[in-house]
Amino acid sequence: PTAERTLVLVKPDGVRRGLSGEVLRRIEAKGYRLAAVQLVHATPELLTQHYAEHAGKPFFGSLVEFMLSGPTLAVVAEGVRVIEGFRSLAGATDPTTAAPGTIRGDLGRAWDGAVMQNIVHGSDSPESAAREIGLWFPGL
Ligand code: DAT
Ligand code: MG
Repeated sequence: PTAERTLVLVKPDGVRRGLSGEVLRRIEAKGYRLAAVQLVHATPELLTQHYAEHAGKPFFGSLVEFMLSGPTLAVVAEGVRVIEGFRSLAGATDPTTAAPGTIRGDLGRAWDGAVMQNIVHGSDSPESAAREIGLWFPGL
């Protein structure tokens, strides 16, 4: 089995709350390798591309606004089945009901209800991972 790569983001809520280290700790404790880490203040252009699949949905504007509210820690994690593996570490999208033991379930909850502030992003497929790594780490 060959190692694959995924894009993980510690979103602005996670960075603001001081959870970057905790997310990196969980990735490393699971046995994945950190291939790249960079603090990025996203632009509207980057986010429009990153979240292209959600363009036109009712929450799109508030999602982009939230992602512009502060720096994001962009991470490339590497390992066998890391795409699925990190999605499992992250837990379900809604942090209120994400399973305890997961990043979102242990550390997240509803704050204002406008958009889900769920601490992390993880790519959902090999195609998404390749596309998203190219957006956040051009030239990697
Ligand atoms: P995930 O981040 O679990 O892959 P997604 O790709 O469906 O979830 O959505 C991207 C982000 O958009 C998600 O992390 C939080 C926000 N979001 C998704 N569905 C939402 C909804 N119904 N209302 C508000 N925000 C939502
Ligand atoms: Mg998604």
